[in-house]
Order: sequence, then structure tokens, then C-alpha cells
Amino acid sequence: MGTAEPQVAAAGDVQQASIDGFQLVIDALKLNGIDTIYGLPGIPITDLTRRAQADGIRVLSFRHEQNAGYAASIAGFLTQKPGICLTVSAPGFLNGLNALAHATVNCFPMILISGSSEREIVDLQQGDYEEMDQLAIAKPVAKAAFRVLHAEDIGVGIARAIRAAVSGRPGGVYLDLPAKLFAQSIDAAAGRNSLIKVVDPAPRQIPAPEAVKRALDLLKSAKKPLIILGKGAAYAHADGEIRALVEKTGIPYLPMSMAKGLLEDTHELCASAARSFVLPAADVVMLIGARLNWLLSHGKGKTWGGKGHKDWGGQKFIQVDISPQEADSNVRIDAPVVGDIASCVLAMVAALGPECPRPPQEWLAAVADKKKGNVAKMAETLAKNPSPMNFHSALAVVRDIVKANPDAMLVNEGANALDFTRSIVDMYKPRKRIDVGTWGIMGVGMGYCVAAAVVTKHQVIAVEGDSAFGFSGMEVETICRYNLPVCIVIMNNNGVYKGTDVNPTGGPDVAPTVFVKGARYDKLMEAFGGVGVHATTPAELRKAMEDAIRSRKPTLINAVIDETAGTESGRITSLNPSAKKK
Ligand code: ADP
Ligand code: TZD
Ligand code: MG
Repeated sequence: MGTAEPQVAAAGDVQQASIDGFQLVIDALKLNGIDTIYGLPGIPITDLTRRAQADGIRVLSFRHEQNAGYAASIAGFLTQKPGICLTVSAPGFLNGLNALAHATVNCFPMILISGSSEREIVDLQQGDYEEMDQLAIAKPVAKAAFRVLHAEDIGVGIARAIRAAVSGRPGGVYLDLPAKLFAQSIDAAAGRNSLIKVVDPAPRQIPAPEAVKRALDLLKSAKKPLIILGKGAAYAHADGEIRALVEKTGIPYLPMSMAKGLLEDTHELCASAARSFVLPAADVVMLIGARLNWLLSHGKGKTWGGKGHKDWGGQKFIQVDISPQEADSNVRIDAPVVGDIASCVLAMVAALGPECPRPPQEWLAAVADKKKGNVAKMAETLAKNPSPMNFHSALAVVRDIVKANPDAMLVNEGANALDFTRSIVDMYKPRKRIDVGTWGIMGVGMGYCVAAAVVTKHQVIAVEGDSAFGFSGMEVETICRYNLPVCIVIMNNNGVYKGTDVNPTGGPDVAPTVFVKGARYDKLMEAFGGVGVHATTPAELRKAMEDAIRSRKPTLINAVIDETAGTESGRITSLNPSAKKK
């Protein structure tokens, strides 16, 4: 093992070339254009990582499988090809499983490939090395799950995994490869012939003309129309079509977090700064690649102008989505348009015709007015320079840096560190902002940084809460090892939400939300040869970020933030049961 050449076995007098399971897996991935694996080696996949690297696949090794998995999931989002995460059995598999679930929940195409132990021992529960029925455990959180037992089925297994990950609504797929499979050898010609190059894995899905007409009739009847763009719209790479729809109709739009930059946040029709005005005021809302889940208050309640917690606000909804089951999941969808976003939006733009009616002037003026007021208020707050630095004064710097570097990828996680960044830092290009996603999950940070740098080759800027960073912090070694152009800014407020809680008993343990005061995360970066900077003022932060971008060196800036500055749970305090009672 360990060589890429097919082994030569004697069969009577005839010399027959054979190929093993390792090689078939590598060849099947390469045949389908997979050029990168995010993983962590060990039994039984160590040789798979070595031989994949020897065969020209980029194999990126992480310090924990969860981070490799998050990297794979976001690579899938950015490229529309399944991101591959490779792990060992039981514990490695379980570490990767979180990311697999995350990919499924966020509609990102990803394949978790895990080695597994011997089937006959696992199934009789006889206590194999790292014994676990991984396939059964993966199923509930995966879009699909497959196991391959015979080398001649590797081609089919990988083809099915790829198709399941990227077709229709994308998601996470689990592929179980038992240890014995890798060592199986079969005839080389037959083996190569068994591989499948997947044709058109994510076929266009053209919407029904009557669905398009129904949607446009409703849209044209609106007095206060609104478009909401979600990360499905960002994923679809239909940037030109979406811009054409917005600009042709002249309808104000609201980007969800990862749809920011699909059109530049400074676009005159962007209603982000008037969110709490447009949601309850709108009469017809067109959702494009966005679900009416908790992030949109389920399409009802006070956010939408409903009287009570669960009351309908009176809006009519159009929903453009690839999943035919998404409509009516929370409120009535009056006009579902099922298809891929590029085809749907293209069909709508074509059907609008040349003289498309514009929304009433009063609506546009009301939105513009609200925006102006809120933008002015924010500008006032951002202009302040308090000591110690707070989220606003630090993020005013990040905002300028991103504006000057619109191609940079922005990774963002935390609570206050997330919410303030989302509202303060404008994005100018599609798919540049990647964050905690549908679950509001902490721990995606460093995995996302690695994948974003590797996939896009652009500068990566990560704005991290100090708690959020801790979930994947050890991957700074990975970032240094691969010498990636990543600049991590830690909004260090000494804890979860803030650093000021006290232990009510007066005992020696600090409160559960509080960390070591004045921690020097910058030193962590220096341990691996990266650049560490301790920044206590906006000027120091600005210089450090500019240096990082100029040098493209792995950099970690410990930005000291006023420990009283945050609020409990950031913007979602209302979801916190105890806070709600108060
Ligand atoms: P957000 O969190 O930004 O609101 P969601 O993740 O809730 O976005 O919604 C994304 C939606 O986009 C999902 O319902 C998914 O089915 C849909 N989607 C993903 N890719 C496509 C595509 N290529 N075409 C159409 N819909 C898509
Ligand atoms: N664990 C996981 C995996 N995801 C989570 N979202 C949480 C725990 C709970 N949680 C949040 O929702 S935000 C957060 C936690 C632990 C951290 C907030 O602290 P921070 O950000 O330092 O990252 P701020 O700026 O101090 O608010
Ligand atoms: Mg914090």
C-alpha cells in the first residue's frame, strides 16, 4: 500500500493488472472533478489521504474533523460541487457528523466519507476497534446515506453520493466505506470501467409557465411589494438574473445574511436599513431562495405586523424555491414557483415584458425615508471613539477595510460580534459573506476560513466573538501550516455576550459566561509562526488589518472590546426563555 500504481498479480501464465479500493475511490472522485479533500487521517483512511495527495488531489488536514466538515460544507456552498470531508470511524465520524447535519440544514452540498469497522463484527456488536453502526446514525441528519461493500460498486456509490448532494435542494450525504473495501483488488480494466462520470448532476428545473404568471400577476397587484433574497439565491449563481429582476421591477429587497452583496448593500433598492419597517408594511413579499423559518419569524407575528405572537400580518407570499415541499411550511404561500432560481428568475424577467410597472412612489419614498433616518443614526454611532473600544468603533474599521477590499471573503460568528457585523459591514459582491447560517451555530469560523481561502484564493477576514473563536481556535495551526491569507479579528469582550457576569454565590468559580480576563489570543497565532497583534484602539486595529492584507500572512488580531458592550444573546434575546420572562 502507499503507491499509486496498480499492482501486478500473477494469474496462471497471464499477468493481470489489478486495482484496489483506495485507487478506485480516488479515481472516482477525480473523474468527477473533485480536487480537494478536507479531512483528518487515521485507520482505515490514512493511505487514502496519502495516495490521494500523491495523485494530485489537494488533501487538507485539520486538527478536528468538525472543522474539516464545516470547511467541506462551505466549499460546497461556494462551488456548487460537493465538498468532501474524510474521517476515520466512530469518533472521527461523529466529529464530522455535526457538519453533515449543518450542511443538510443549510442546503449545502457536502459528502462525509468515513471509514468504518468490520461489518460482521459491528452488526453482532462484538466490540471491534471503533465499532459503530455509522450508516444508521448518519441517516436522520443526512439528505441521503450509502454504504459500499464491494470494490466494483465504488463508482456507483460515489456517483449516487454526488447526485444526492447537488441535485434538487442540496444537502449533506454520508458515504460509509468499510476498512475491508480499501484493500479489495479487482481487475484494473473492469474496475476503471465501473466508474461513473456523473452527467448533469444538478439539472435545470424550469418552472411551470402558469406558476410564473400567477406570481407575476400577484406581484403587479402589489402596492407595497418586497423581495427577500436568501442564501439559496446566493448559492444559485444567478447574480445577473437577480439583479435584472430587482432593477427591472424597481422593488425594494432585503438580503438575508448570506445573500448580502448579491446586489451591493449600498444599492438604492436595498432595504436592510429599513428591515423593521418593510416587513410589517409590505403587502406582497417574494421570497427567492429563503425559507420562512425562525430567521424570518415564520412569516407571522409582530415582526410582520400581526397583532399577536402568531398572528398573520396580512401579507401575500410568492416563494421561488427548488423544493416543492417548502411552500406553506409556516404560512400560506399564494404563489409558489418551483424550479431552480436561475431558471425561475429568468422566466419572470422574460415574462415581465418591456414596460414593467414600478411600485407606487409613496412606498419607495417611505422606504427611502426610513433608510435615510436609520443610516444617519448609525453614522453618528460609528463616528464615536469611546475608550475602551466597543463593537461599533471596531466594526467601523472593518467596514472601511471590506469596502476597500470588496473581493475579500468575510467569515463571521459570535452573538454580538455576529449581529453588529451583519448590520454594520456592507458587502459589495455575491457570496462574500459566510456565517453561522440556519442554526446560528458557533464553531464554523476557522473551517470556513480555510475553505474560503483555498476555494477563492482571495483574502479572508474573519470577525469572531471570543467565545465563537474558541470552538475551532486550534485550526490557526492549519491556517499557518498552509500559509493562508486569513486575517482573524477577535472581538474580545471576555466572554459569551459580555464579560461582566458574576457568580452569585461569591465562590471562586467565575460566572458561566465569563472567560479569562484580558486573554491574549494573538499569542496563540505566534506559536505557529503567524502574526499576532494586540489592538486596543481603532487605529491599531486598522493598521493591523491593512498590514495583514498587504502581506497576506496569517494574522490574528486580538481586538479588546469593552466587556460591558454586548447584550444577552445579541439580537435574539426574545428567544431566550429566561430573558423573555423579565
Ligand atoms: P436564508 O437562511 O438565507 O433565508 P434558507 O437556507 O432558509 O436561506 O433558504 C434557502 C432556500 O433556497 C432553501 O429552501 C432551498 O431549497 C433553496 N435553494 C437552494 N438552492 C436553490 C437553487 N439552486 N434553486 C432554487 N432554490 C434553491
Ligand atoms: N454552541 C453552539 C455549537 N452554538 C451556539 N450557538 C451556542 C453554543 C450558544 N451560543 C450562541 O448562540 S452565541 C455564543 C454561544 C455560546 C457565543 C457568544 O459569545 P461570543 O460573541 O464571544 O462569540 P459576543 O460578541 O460576546 O456576543
Ligand atoms: Mg464575546
